[in-house]
Amino acid sequence: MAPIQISSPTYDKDTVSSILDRKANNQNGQKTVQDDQVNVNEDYMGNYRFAPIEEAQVSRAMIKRYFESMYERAISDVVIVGAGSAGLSCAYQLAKSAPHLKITILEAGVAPGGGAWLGGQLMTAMVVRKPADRFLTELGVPFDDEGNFVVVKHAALFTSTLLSKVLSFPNVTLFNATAVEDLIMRPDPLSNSQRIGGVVTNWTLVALNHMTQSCMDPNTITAPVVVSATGHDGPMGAFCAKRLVSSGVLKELGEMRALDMNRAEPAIVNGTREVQPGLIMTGMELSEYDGSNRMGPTFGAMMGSGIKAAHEALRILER
Ligand code: 48N
Repeated sequence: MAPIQISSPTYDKDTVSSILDRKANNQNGQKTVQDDQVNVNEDYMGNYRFAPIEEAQVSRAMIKRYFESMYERAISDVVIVGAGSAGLSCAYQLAKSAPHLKITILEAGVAPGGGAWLGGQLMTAMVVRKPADRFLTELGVPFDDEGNFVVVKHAALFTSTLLSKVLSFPNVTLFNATAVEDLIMRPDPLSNSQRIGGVVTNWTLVALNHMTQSCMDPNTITAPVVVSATGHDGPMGAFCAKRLVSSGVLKELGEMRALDMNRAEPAIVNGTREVQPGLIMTGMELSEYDGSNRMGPTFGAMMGSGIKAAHEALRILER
C-alpha cells in the first residue's frame, strides 16, 4: 500500500531545535530578527495581530509543566481526593494555614466543584446556614442575609471564587480528570490495622474503562495524610469508604440516612475525623461512612467539614 503522504509541512529535528533555540535566545534577552518583525496589534477593527508561535512551543509549554508537577507531587504531604465543596474548603484552609505543605488535589471530573455548581434541583441559588457564612465573608463571596441563613445568588459564584483562591496558593497542585482508583495501605503496628500511605491514580477515562481494555496499570502518589472528600453520588461517590469495605478494613458502610437538615449538618462537621490511620473523611462521603442523615441543598456543613478536615490533617502531621 502506498505510504500516506502527509501534506502539512513537517519540521526536521534541526529545524525544530533552531526555532526553539531562537525562542530560548529571545528568553535570554537577545533580540532575534523574528522578534523585530513582531508587532502585535490589539486592534479590534480587523487588524488584530498575535505574536508568532510554533506549535511545538505550545506542546512543550504544557508537557514540561504538567509532567514536572507529576514528578514533584509523586511524594506529597497531603492528598485531597475530590474537589467538591468539602475538598476545596479543606484545601483552602490547609494551604492558608500551612504554606510549607505540598497539597495535591485529585479530581476525577474535568470540572472541579462537584455538586456545588448549583443549589437544589438544578436551581442556581446556594443556601448556607450560619455560622458558615463567615467562610463566605472570608472568601469575599457576597450574599443576601436572611437571618439564620444566607443565600449566595449563584452557587457557581461561591465555587468559582473558592476554586480560584485554592489554585492561587503556590503549594497547591490540582490534577483534574484524574481518578483515585485505589488506596496505598501498609500494616500499622500502632493500631494493629492498616495505615493509608497514599493513593493509586489513573486518568479518569482509564479508571472507568478497565472493563473494556485490560492492563492499563495505574500510578501512585504517596502521602502521610489522605483526605477523602468524594461525596455520596456520581460514578465514584464515597470511593474511599467503599474501598475500605471491599479491602476488608471496614466491615460495612453506615449508608446515608434520609434528609434532616438540623441533624445532618452538625453531624457531618463534628464527625469529620481520621477514620483510618492516615485517612481523614469529610463532606458527604462521611454520611455514607457513618450512616448520618443527608442535609439536601444546604452547603454550610461542606465548608465546616472541609475546614475541620484541614485542622485534622495538621494535627496528624504534627503528631
Ligand atoms: O460535591 P461532592 O459530590 O462532595 P462534597 O462532600 O464536597 O459535597 C457534597 C455536596 O455537594 C452535597 O452533596 C450536598 C450538600 N447535598 C447533600 C444531599 O443531601 O444531597 O464532590 C465530590 C468530588 C466530585 O467532584 C467527584 O468527581 C470527586 O469528588 N470524586 C473523585 N475524584 C477523584 N477520585 C475519585 N475516586 C473520586 N470520587 C469522587
